[in-house]
Amino acid sequence: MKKNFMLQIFAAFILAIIAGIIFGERATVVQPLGDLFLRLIKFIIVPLILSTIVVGVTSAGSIKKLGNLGGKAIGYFLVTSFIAIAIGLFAGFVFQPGAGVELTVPTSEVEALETGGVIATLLNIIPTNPIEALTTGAVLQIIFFAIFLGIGISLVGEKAQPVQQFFEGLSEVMYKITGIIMKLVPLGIFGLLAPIVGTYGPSVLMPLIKVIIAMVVAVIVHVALIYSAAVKTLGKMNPYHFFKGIFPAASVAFATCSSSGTLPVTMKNTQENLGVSKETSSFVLPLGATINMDGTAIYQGIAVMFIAQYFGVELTMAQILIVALMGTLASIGAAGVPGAGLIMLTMVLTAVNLPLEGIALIAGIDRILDMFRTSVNIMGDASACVVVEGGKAKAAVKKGA
Ligand code: DAS
Repeated sequence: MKKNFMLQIFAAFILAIIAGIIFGERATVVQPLGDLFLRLIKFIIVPLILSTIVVGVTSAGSIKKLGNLGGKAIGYFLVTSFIAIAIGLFAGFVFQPGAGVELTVPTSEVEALETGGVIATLLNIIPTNPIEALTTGAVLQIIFFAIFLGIGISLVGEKAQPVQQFFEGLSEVMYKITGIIMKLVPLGIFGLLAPIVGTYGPSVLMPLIKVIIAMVVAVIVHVALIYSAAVKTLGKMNPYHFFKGIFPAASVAFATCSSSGTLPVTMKNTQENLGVSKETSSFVLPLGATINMDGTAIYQGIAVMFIAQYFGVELTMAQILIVALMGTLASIGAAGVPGAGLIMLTMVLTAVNLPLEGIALIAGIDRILDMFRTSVNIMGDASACVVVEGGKAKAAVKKGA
């Protein structure tokens, strides 16, 4: 990746922080730049996912190979998510963010999240109308549709050749458009971050600074330990190379707080900077952007400990285990959009009878916490690609793929 692109991104971060501090709320004047960038990367998501998964499936060669790829990825997702929530719970225990907090619970009502249960969630993956799934951007349903479209093309063979060529052409076009939009990453980061820095002054952040510190430390531990170990031992890749290669996507995720919105950049980075094949990245990344959220899992652990401490509730070991399980499910069920983790928190709190009013306490800094959650989420997805390819990615990079 070009050095000056990295420098441009760093400059965007620095300038956004300076502008936010100097101009405060007036920094929101650059918000349209951020919104423009966000809309540009969102408009390519659906055609990019659809075309790249169809091409990925048809070029996988066999359904068995695809199943093997999916099985490895989902296994990695579950293990890292469970480790993530354990790290979040431990950070909540060590930092005690909820002890001695001088905040009164806002009176805003918080309804428990009505999840239709695991069975309903799994059934909902099957689109009753694939066109509606495309128009509404239901990512998991689009993935399901694209996988079966690819399998159907492979099974039909010769007669479906024109359909396969259409999707191959569409995926190349979408990659090209993504490359053009990526040039706007520094501008988008500046337009998204400056208003946030200007809005979140010390008066909002200070009372809950221990929550933010616990989140940042837990994120650093998870990324530095788990992803480094995974890409090095299973992916045979130098962790420095991994983090450098995924940095632009992690920056976009930090600024946009949307894994799905960052997907086009994550795909470009994993293919061009990390040498991951299109077959793997086009299948694992859209799946990961919707069901693999280690940053969200960390957040669930910290948020539950914060709320229990604030209300003086001593969690039993059984309750901690329930939180670990529910937090992993919450990270699977959360959508790749801003604030999804906060919404899923109601499910976890309800499972251990903690007051939902606690959510209103940390909702005020959720955007800040979501930046860290989303960055970790996409780094976890990218690490899954490297791990699943088990060293092939490194070889591709060596060859200068
Ligand atoms: N913002 C979500 C994402 O896009 C994560 C979260 O809210 O927890 O991954």
